[in-house]
Amino acid sequence: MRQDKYPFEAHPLPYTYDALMPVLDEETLHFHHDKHYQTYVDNLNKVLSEYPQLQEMSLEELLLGMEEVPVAAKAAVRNNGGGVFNHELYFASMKNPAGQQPEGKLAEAVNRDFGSFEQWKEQMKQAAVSKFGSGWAWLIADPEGKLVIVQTANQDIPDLAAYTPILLVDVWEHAYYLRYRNRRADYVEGWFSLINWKKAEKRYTERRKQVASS
Ligand code: MN3
Repeated sequence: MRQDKYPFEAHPLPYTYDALMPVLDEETLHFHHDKHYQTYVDNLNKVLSEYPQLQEMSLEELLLGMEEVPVAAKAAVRNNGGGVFNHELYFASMKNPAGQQPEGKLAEAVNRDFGSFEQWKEQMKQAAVSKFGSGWAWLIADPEGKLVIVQTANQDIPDLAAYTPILLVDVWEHAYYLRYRNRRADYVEGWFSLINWKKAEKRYTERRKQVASS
């Protein structure tokens, strides 16, 4: 997780803009990364510029410490901080070619908690396709390592104090509309083929180790 502080800088994409073809095209990634994500970074910096007491906090500290954020800044920090957090995880959790299935401890957990990889995929797709309006579908792990699928609205995040984000898919129209128009299900189907399972497992097992040692 990033430890940098205000002023935050946008992370470059961890691949070239054409790397996720044919699922995600260059134009979509340019708009999504260079415009949408960059705007969340800029707007987060803008609100933090007025609150020196918040400028020493990392992004995660800000999102976990919302009670320290003054009322007038709460909505802006929540929306833009969430936008930064969600997009960084989203871009970082894709790879092409990925094309593999979960391995190791995460594969065991998927089978245990959903019955099979195919059943997990079906439920994840359902969560992503049925999210009303703009938001995200997530695979998260509770403190015991149990996997759960949840939806969040807008740029909201799950409770990071309790849950570890493993994967997420952006179902705002800007994530897919240029290439898929209104066919969100086709975009989500393509997204499955881009999941970087190796990184997902790393997120899962690192959290398990932290819990075991605390
Ligand atoms: Mn987005």
